[in-house]
Amino acid sequence: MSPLSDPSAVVNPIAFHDYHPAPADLRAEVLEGLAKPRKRLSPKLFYDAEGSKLFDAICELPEYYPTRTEIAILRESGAEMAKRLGREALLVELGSGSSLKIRVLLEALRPAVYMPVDISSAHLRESAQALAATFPGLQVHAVCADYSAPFALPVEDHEHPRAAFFPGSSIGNFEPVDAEQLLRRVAAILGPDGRLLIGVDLIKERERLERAYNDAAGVTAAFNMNLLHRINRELDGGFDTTRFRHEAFFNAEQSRIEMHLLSTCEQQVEVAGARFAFEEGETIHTECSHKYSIDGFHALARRAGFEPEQVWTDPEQLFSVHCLVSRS
Ligand code: AVJ
Repeated sequence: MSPLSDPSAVVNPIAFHDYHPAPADLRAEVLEGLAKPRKRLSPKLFYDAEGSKLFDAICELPEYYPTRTEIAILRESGAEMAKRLGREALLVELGSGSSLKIRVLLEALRPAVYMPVDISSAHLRESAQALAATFPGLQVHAVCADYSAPFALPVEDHEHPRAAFFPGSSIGNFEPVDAEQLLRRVAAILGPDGRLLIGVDLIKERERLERAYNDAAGVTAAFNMNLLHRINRELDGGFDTTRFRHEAFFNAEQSRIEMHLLSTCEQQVEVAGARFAFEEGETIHTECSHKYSIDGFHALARRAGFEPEQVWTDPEQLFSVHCLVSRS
């Protein structure tokens, strides 16, 4: 039978639900962040076209273990995870995956409905369409929304067990109290007995952690520095990028990798008509990537209204994937 005459091979059109998330106001965010006594910029600002490319390159680096380790865990234990999440599930993905991870999970889980939630409309539409084409028969509801703010699912659906997928240790970008609040909202979306499958990077030796954010090829440095290039491009900024350098270190007390852009001299920089002074050695804090122990993450999950059900790791215990059950 040719693909066209095989009804099971027909690609469903995707449904697109646009909640019109407020577009990031780069100018306002940058002016506000640089005016703080301790200058800081949100890691969300990394991901322009160039930054997204650099992030993809980071995921391929030998030193950056999280991506390949999480994929290996999904491959190894996908069948067990699928059992936990249930048959014919409605699967919500926080941040939409053009990546291998969601494909590995869809392969194992075969949900009835796939609902990617992403703030970037173009990226969401493209990746949702690509997945609909690879998984004929899968109902795809793409939701353009900011998942870090409250939102409701666009469909009244109570016939399928609900599950959510939040890979990549993206939860690590949030301060623990904000991470807790986000998980609480996910629990509310899932309702009682919903499952959350979430990837979390684990605490490990400082050397291993710091190497992952200070790669030999300098890709992470370029990713961090791209924020200054972006401000120069989009806000008519005057950053001399030869006078800043990438800095990343493990803050053990707060259990997080911190990324900064460090001013190598005393200088003044103009951005969008405003002037900012830097001391020599002063930094702009650009990212926190929190690392958890399994017990520490379980405690956070419980505070957010989940009960830990199962956890999978790799043989070196570098990374963890948790299945949590919502109580609310
Ligand atoms: C996408 C937030 C999970 O924290 O490891 C990688 C981003 N920053 N290298 C991480 C990142 C520098 C990444 N997350």
